[in-house]
Amino acid sequence: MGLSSLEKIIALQRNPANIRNLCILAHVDHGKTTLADCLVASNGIISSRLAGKLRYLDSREDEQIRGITMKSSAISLHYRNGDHEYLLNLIDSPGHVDFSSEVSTAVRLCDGAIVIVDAVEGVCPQTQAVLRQAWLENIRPVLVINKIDRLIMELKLTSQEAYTHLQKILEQVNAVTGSLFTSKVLEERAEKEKEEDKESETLSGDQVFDWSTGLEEADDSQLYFSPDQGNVVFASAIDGWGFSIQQFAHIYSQRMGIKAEVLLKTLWGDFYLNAKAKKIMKGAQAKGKKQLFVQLVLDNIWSLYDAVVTRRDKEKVEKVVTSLGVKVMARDSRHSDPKVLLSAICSQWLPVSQAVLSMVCEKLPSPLDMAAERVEKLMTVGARRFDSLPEQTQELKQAFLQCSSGENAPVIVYVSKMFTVDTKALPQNRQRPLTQEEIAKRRELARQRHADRMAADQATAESNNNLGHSGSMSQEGQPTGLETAKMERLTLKDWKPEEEEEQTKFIAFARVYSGVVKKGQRVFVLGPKYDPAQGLRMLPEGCSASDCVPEVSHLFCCSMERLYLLMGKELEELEEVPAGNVLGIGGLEEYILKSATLSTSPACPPFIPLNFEATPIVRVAIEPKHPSEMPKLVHGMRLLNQADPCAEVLIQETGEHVLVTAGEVHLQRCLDDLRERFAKIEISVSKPIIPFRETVVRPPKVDMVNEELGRQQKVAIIHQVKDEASQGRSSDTLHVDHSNLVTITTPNRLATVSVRAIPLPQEVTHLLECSTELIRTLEQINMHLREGKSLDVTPRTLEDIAGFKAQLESLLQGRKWNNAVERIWAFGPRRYGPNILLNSVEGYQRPSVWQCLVRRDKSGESGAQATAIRDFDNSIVSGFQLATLSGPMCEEPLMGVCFSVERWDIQYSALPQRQDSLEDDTISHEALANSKVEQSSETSAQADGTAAGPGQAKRRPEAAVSGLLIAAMKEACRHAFQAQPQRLMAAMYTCEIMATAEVLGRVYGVLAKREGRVLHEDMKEGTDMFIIKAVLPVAESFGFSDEIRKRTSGLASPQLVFSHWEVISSDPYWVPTTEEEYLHFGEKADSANQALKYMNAVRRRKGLYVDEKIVEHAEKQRTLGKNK
Ligand SMILES: Nc1nc2c(ncn2[C@@H]2O[C@H](COP(=O)(O)OP(=O)(O)OP(=O)(O)O)[C@@H](O)[C@H]2O)c(=O)[nH]1
Ligand SMILES: [Mg+2]
Repeated sequence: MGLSSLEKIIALQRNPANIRNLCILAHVDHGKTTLADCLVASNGIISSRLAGKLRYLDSREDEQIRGITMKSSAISLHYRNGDHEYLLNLIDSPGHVDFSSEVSTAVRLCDGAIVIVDAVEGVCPQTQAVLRQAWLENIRPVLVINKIDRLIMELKLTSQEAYTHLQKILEQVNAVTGSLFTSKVLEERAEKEKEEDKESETLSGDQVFDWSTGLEEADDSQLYFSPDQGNVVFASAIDGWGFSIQQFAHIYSQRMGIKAEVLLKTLWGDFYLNAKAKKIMKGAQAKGKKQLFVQLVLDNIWSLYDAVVTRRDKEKVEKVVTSLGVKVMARDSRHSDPKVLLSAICSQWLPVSQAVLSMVCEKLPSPLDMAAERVEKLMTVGARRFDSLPEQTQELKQAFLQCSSGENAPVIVYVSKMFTVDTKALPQNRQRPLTQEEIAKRRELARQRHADRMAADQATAESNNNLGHSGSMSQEGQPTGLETAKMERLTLKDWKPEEEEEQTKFIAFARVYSGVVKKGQRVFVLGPKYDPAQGLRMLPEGCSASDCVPEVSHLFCCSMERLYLLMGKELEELEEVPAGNVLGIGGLEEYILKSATLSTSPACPPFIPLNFEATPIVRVAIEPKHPSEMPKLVHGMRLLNQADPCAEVLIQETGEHVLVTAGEVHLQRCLDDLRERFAKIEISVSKPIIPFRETVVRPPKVDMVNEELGRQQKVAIIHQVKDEASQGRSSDTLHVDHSNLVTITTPNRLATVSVRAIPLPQEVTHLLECSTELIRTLEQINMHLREGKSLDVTPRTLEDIAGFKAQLESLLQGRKWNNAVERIWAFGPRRYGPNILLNSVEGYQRPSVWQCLVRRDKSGESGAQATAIRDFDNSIVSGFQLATLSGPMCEEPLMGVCFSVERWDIQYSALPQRQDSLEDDTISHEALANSKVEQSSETSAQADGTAAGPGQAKRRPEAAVSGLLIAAMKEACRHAFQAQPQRLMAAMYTCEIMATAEVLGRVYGVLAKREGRVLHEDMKEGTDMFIIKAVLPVAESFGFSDEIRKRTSGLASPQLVFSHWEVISSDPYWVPTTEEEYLHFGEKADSANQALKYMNAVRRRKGLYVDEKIVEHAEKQRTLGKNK
């Protein structure tokens, strides 16, 4: 990068009003990197001839080979728009779903986004996803409709048809933003109503119901993309042209003498030019006239393509060239590929960089325009409220809004990801071309040395004279000998970078929100769980990161050793970076794992975590080829974990090193990275580990050959399973009754629990799964309440919880679920999973999980209710958590199962510390609960037995009991589970495949082979493409994209996104029992039982017992059916 442009950028960094931080977002392959190339070329960083071919920001080798972007990377550009100079920090992001986490890291640092849509493909799934992401981060989008050349060359549309097509695309995009907006307005309205309700309760005036939804009043005109608003550009990045209608309005207002404002309003829309009256009229379509846009804009482009590419009409081209006033070089016009000539003309006539950059400067907000709403959202983590944050923290909001670079402004920086660069690529290690001055210095140095050797005294005098023209050195006035030594050291260092050092370095991808970041400055690193209130309490007033700081959890100090300007794969070193800029920070790898907030003020809260769209689901186990290289692998995996926003690295209980990635392409990239950059060893990778879930279903009504089971048979089947379940276990502690209630007594016979497993309705499971975050919050609140602390919860969260409860209530209807929601004891596994523990113990009233709602309604009363927690309540919950974490089928987590505890007795008399206090053998729950109400003092002593007990010795037996009870509860759950018909659940992907009619059949073939199910199939309007939406089990998905691509000669390429869990209908334990079934399936029933295959594969992988005979019926080959 030239020195002058670096200086220019540094100067521009100081003026936040003219900075634009923006990212490019789109579906995969819609042309983001190609467009970025055009913008980069406008700064002279790459040649404009190579723009679109080089894909400069795809700097990794595999990105170039595969032709897709895999990481987001930033580049700083300058642009002159009229009298103003702008600095644009541009981030190119990947479009492939597997890398959608990279999009999140880019979006967080920006204020605006260029959303690109392919003119042929239109709005695709990832387009919707990125629009949603932009919306969630409150950043403003502008639209580029790219690849318009495909409408001309591929689809061969006329200009009129193209206009209709473009209109449709615009409608589609606006429909997506519209739905985002509507849902927000409706939410806000609901909130407002709640507040009004509260007020009206006190006022109680006339009740007038307001029917309006609030949508009418809300102003959404800013929101939509419309060419006359100036936020849409039509482009063909590959041919280097693009325009907004402003440009054409400007051109034609001069040429036709119509006011530019009038043209601006009418160029897009149903208007036409009445040539006779010299007027612009409405209603072009009705009158069969050409719209202005078609006549004045598209027709020109169409005829240019026609002349240059289709007909290659030299004369006409020359005419056009002169009329447009562009210059074409002879070698371009002689080139055998007409596209070269075309882009030479177009890129001068309608340069795409000009159109896009001026739109960006005018329509996207600067860092100064950050909305207060966005700041509050960034600063409030979890269920807290902005106004519940400490006062000093709230004051920081002002710093965000001012985006001030003053000396006193607190420094606030957000790091959204850590990325690696080669140590060699760092500016401090890079060999620069020498500047004239440096060459002069070197020459001087050589001459000096020579002179030194000749004669020391004379040489000094001589060199002093010579130094006269390199001003800087003589001014310093240092003794030359010293200077020489210094220079020598410098040059030596330049030539020999230390080889011992690691070859990759981590750089933090960050943005400054306030203050000036200086090289070497010390700041606080605030972990995601840092609480500013606690920090402020513990740290001395006015303490800064350079002081010796007392230990506060989730708070560290570090210094920002190097600051970089990000220029694609190149970096330039900077001394300081003012607020509002995107930058790279070196030297933080020890303090930051993936993302973090940095600040000089301990009052700063950590920013809300990035929201990732994709769930990591593909997992593989990795081991080194040579076992001795294990430490290298461990080190490499640690680096990989840090360098990728979404990959997870875990060590399983079995000691396996597991890598979890978002999809196949992502997996491939992670493995390549591991091999070539991070571990640098050969590794062997297991087959993908496919996750399953275990569940129970209602007893079947029909048998395998689809015949109705009689009542008798149904019972028989269940009994069979039950018998198997209880076989081989001592039946004196385990008892299964005919209604599938499992009762277990602990080995010391002190406690008994009875548990029944019930399948949850599908909708409930789905709801639980969607609400994990909420359940986690609920659990947190309950924990605080249990400890007697209070947590400031937003009314919004409480409302969400109440809504969740109401939904559960409406879904759990019927006699079986009578009052079930109130009786929920816990969720599991990990306390927030999709399984429920139900308290059906007679007479045991424990505090409900919904107690935070009760508190709000009857503030303070709840404590007085007869709801006390019994001893060992926690053991039951723990047992349930363990049981749901790994099920009996193949030790995979459970899903959609409700465990109802129906009896739970503890023989308190046998517990050592109670021997003297109570006579009865067994305390039933009623007795216990009642006694607690009546004689509260006595029972409280019992309840907290250990604490009130006189000695340590008494604690031990209790611990033993609780351990046994956990084990018993776990076993009870497992047996109860096995007493029901069990099923496996498979993870499912959804995929949307775009394919032409010719290859449709093959796509269906591949889908069917892999047990995929087509949900629907649509024809894309205006094209001959079909869009197929299908679901596909994850287990069958490996190699799916490749196979589809191969079978369709690259015409269709699907993107797989994890969608849901689905029950596999076949029963893995099924064996034929009736005559018909024997006939149908044979004795062994070994025709494909998919569920059994999956289950056995998992069991084998985990080293569990697999019930399989290698040879069965070995006598001779038989033909079934015939040979009976
Ligand atoms: N016909 C045509 N092709 C284009 C245009 N722009 C880009 N392409 C082609 O589209 C393909 C994808 O372009 P990229 O720029 O890599 O797409 P991308 O959006 O960066 O893709 P990802 O980063 O992988 O999501 C390349 O083969 C480009 O040559 C265009 O305006 N017209
Ligand atoms: Mg790209």
